[in-house]
Amino acid sequence: MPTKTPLKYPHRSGNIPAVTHTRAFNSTTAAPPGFIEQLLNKIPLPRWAVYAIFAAGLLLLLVCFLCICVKCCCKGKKKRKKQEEKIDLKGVNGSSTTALVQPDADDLEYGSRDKQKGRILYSLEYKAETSELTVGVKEAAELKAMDLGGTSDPYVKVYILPNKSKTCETKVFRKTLQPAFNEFFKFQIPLAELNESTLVMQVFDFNRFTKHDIIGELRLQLGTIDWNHVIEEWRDLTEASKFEQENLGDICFSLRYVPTASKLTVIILEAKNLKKMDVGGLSDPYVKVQLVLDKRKWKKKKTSVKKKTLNPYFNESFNFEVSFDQIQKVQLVISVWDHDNMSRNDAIGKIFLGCSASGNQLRHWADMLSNPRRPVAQWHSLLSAEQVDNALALKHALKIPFTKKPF
Ligand SMILES: [Ca+2]
Ligand SMILES: [Ca+2]
Repeated sequence: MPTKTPLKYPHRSGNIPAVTHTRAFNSTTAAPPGFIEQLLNKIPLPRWAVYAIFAAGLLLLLVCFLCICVKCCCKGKKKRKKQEEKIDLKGVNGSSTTALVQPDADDLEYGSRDKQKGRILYSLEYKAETSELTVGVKEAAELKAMDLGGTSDPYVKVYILPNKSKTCETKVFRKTLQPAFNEFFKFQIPLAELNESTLVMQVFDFNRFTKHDIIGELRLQLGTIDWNHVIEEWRDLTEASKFEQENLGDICFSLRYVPTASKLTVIILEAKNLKKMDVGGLSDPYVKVQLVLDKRKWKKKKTSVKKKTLNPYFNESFNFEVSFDQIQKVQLVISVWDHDNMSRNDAIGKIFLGCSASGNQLRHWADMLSNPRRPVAQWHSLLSAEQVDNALALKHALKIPFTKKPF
């Protein structure tokens, strides 16, 4: 009977403990030691060198593995951070997506050094039979960059002075200094009025979360234009005039004065196109009706708050006792405010009427006085609160420096 072990360990054939030991060894790792041994023998390098190479390889693998681990962890963290940012931005404005929000990081002031505002291509056509003026806002070029990225988000506002009964706006063009608007606006204006009117085209830079910046404007005296032809030309924009920089909205109210009863009745009817004051793009307007006498606040009343609207309808009536003597000196201040639950209410716009007023406001006041007992209603464009407060120069409100609010 042939045996297997004597071939391998011939010198220990009779030694039983040694055999049992060998068997135990063989049954578990019998093949590998032989195989590895053979492999190692085949390598033409000293044994220590082989071990060193093996150790170095192992170390290299370990380092690679660690690197991959660290990279994966970092990516995870960044992703989580981005997601948190996204959530935060959504919290600020539910309606806007991050794609829309992110470009606005460069809506910050760019501060161009040169005074070049850019040019605008417009067209004008007047049809006397229908009293219709068509204003074409066609293109703009070389506009001043207002944002950090060296671009602007231009749009154009068009209105006619002195009445400013209607303000039109083009669409906003994102990130360009040469927008092609190609929009046309129609204004109803009789020929007699046309000659005393001024057409204003103002180019603005749109910003999502801050006040829109005016880039420049063009004012055309319509009385100097030859209406026999359609006009189309390029003109340079100029620096915008200090006031009328933004459209704050319009308000309609009626005035009635009964001298025999010393009664002044103000009916706040409605407002339209009010400036957006809240993050959601709306306002919560209410109207304050004040009387100022001898540069002091005298009497004050206010309407209810209309929630989330830019075109509120009030139809609320207020009576004041004002003698015939006082009506000559009194000033009626109408201001529209945005109500806020969490912070101070903001003034949207203001106007004042009285014998010391001017333009449209003076006309309304004079109409009321010359038509006693009859209500006279009229629309008015709101002006900035600063502008009106300055004109009124109230005694108690003499703030030392006049500084324009940031927005
Ligand atoms: Ca902008
Ligand atoms: Ca509000």
